Amino acid sequence: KVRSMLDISFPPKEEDTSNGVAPKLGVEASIEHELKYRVSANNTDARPVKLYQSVAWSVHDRLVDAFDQTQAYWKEKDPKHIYYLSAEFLMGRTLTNAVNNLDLGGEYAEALKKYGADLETVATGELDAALGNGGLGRLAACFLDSMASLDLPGWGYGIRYRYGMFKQGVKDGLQVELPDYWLDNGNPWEIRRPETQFKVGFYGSLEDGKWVPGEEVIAEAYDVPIPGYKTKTCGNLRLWDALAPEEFDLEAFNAGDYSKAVEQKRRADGITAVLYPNDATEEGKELRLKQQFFFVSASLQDTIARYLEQHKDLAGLPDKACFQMNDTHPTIAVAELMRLLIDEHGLSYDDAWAITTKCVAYTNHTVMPEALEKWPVRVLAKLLPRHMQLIEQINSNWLDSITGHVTAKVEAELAASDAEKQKKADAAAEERKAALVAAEAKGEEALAAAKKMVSEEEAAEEKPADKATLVEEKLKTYSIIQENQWTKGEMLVNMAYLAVVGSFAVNGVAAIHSEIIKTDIFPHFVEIFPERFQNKTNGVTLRRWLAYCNPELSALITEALGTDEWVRDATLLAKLKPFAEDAAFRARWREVKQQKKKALAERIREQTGYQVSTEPMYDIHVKRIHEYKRQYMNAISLIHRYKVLKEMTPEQRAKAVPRVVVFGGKAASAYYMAKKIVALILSIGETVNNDPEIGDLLKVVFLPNYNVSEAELIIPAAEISQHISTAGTEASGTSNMKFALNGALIIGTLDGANIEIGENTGFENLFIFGVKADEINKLREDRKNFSDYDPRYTAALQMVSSGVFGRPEYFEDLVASITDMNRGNDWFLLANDFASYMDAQDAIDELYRDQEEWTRRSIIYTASNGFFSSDRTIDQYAREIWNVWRLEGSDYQRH
Ligand code: 7GP
Repeated sequence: KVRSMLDISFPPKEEDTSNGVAPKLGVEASIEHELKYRVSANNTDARPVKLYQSVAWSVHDRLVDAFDQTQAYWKEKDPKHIYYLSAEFLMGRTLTNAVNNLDLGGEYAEALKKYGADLETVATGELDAALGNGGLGRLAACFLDSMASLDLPGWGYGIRYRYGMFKQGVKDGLQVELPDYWLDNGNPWEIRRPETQFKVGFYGSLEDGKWVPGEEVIAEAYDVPIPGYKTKTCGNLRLWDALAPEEFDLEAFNAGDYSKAVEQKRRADGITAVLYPNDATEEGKELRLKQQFFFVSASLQDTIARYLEQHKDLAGLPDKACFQMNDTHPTIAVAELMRLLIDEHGLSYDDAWAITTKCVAYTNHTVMPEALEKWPVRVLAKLLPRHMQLIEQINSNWLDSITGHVTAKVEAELAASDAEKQKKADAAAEERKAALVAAEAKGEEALAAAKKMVSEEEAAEEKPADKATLVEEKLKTYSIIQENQWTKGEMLVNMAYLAVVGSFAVNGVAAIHSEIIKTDIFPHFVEIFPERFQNKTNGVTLRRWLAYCNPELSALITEALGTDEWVRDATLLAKLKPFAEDAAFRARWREVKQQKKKALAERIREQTGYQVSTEPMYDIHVKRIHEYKRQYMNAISLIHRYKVLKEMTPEQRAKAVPRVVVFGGKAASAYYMAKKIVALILSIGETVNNDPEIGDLLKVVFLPNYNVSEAELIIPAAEISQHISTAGTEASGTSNMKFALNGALIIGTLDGANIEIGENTGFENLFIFGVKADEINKLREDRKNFSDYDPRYTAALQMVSSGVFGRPEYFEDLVASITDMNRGNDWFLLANDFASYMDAQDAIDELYRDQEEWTRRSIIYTASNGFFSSDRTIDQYAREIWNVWRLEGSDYQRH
């Protein structure tokens, strides 16, 4: 049923709650109104950005209507809410998503005709909201879309960074970072809430057990409405900005305080100034902890304040609120909720703990050791003295609670080893006795020497272990506060441990990852709370990642299925399977792919100047640049491909399968090796793309500034996509799901969600290669000499070192990182996987020659991967962790 937002009305509200003039106007009139009054451009001056702005403001007013009514309805019904706490929300653009989720696509398209414009073009006037780094931030954005689309009462809570993810440029063959001025043209998608402010303190001291902060800032709310797909529900993403208190205390503002007030403002501004551009690495900067505490404290205060408007007793909080911590970044929530309950609301420690551990849940997104946050006690104690004290108390209670368990464990181990040891000791004593007897026979001197040896041996003999010491040692491995293994004496708070102890549920993001966190990261916690650990395989919203970014393919799917219900219920995609066998359908499927390839080729020309044909296979590798993600291995394989093409006769070349290989992704500004990997790809492209002998047979493109909007253009054009991390390192991956849904085949390792994609699609339809996760440790120990590896690999690296791609000195340490035992030692095992990777690449070329079979598989991919809708993921979170239920219209349904 098509519902217009104009006739939204939730019972029992009958009156018109629209708060602006626009909803009362039709779409066309409202655009005109905005253009004239808000944007101040007359019709003839409707340049693209201004047209975008007025369209956006027109949509904004409709969103606000839906938003106000949903929020009022939720308040009235008072269902349990999920609060998704995340330092990152990688939203991308909003216009297309909002218009289509509100089901107003047709009306806006029609209205825009007057300006000779279409929605697609107008939408490009919007700058991406890039308040996230990569997978973790984008997942949070998909989750918001699904929560609203499933009518689940839920909000996101985060930080309104004034500068999001840096803009990536390329200069002289290197990545350069430029600031992201995303708010410069105004932001029609947020609503500032000066009436919603909370104080957040830092530093200071404890006086009589009470925290007296040394610095205070004001957190001010901005609400970003999140429209669900064709539903009345409009959720909320509440982002906090930091203000200096003096800004709101102008009366106390005398001349003498002026510079102090300015200084305070500068410091407050600093908190929300910029997103840390690190993906899966930790910086440990105090400002980062400040950001974390800032948004967590404001969010918890806000939730409690709203709860107390309707309830007296905080004991009921767990029935009304669940806080999902997106990785460890918001983990200070465990301590802050305790502090608020105890210090601000007068609860006892035990009551506060009972509430906290029923409200908080934690999702882990990475097993990379460098990403697991550990804050020095020194830093925490200085910035948040009361929280450090609470963490100490939490830790000591925790250790007390498991001492019995640990003691029993030690006793069992001792009992087992004691019997063994006694046997050994008896044998040794026997031997010594015999030695003495033999020595005695040899005379005084020999006897003296033997006695000396015996007493030395006895002294060296293992003493029976002291149980208490063993228990103490073992307890340390469970401790939230641990000694830094590199800097002796420095104590660290392990935030992941705090998260596990403080949460009622802990989950990984793909089946294999959820197993690895149990066996490798938290095995001792699994002993204590096996039931706490869960899996929630990631998903992506099919609205943004199929329906809206690929309207051509979507139209074809809708035509085949006879309905567009698949956008809401992704399991319906399975009905597409028989169409894979239909040659006419395959031809149309190919036509769409061709159209999307053309659009990407155009973008490549605009951004890089390279002219690429639309005939070759489009092979895409886009994601953050990381050693573990192994873009480097792909680069090496391309050097080999180039070499082979160069050595071919013209007849052989005529039979080769041409490829356009597109890389995209940002390297963290301080990640030395990642930046060199970008440079290497650029250099390979420079050489290969300008080699007249190669022509269209191979193009290697690095498309700068990969972000959500670029992804929406790139993914639909892909024929093969690469997900080739070292097994056991990629928690899930989510672009693999987007590519699969858009009919791109996958080359990948048995890692993250690739495994489940393989299970759904049929492994025979993927190009799987490489070693398995459980072989990694052994292989790392057994690394061979560089010269023993695949000759294609060593020859390709030789070409880098000898300067075929220029700058051999610059690439020296990049090469060393995978060839030198003492300088990286190929930690991510490129050499081990190279040969099987090349075999998989050969299989890809072979299959591409058979376009019918290739297209058949492409359709199978789309048909098989409805499971990876974030609607499914969120439904599982809602039922299995959050205990939050859908509330749609007047119907409060448990589903
Ligand atoms: C990412 C994982 O690397 C990726 O495999 C997963 O799909 C995604 O989270 C969503 O679950 N992790 C991060 O982005 C990350 O760890 C810093 O960021 C903590």
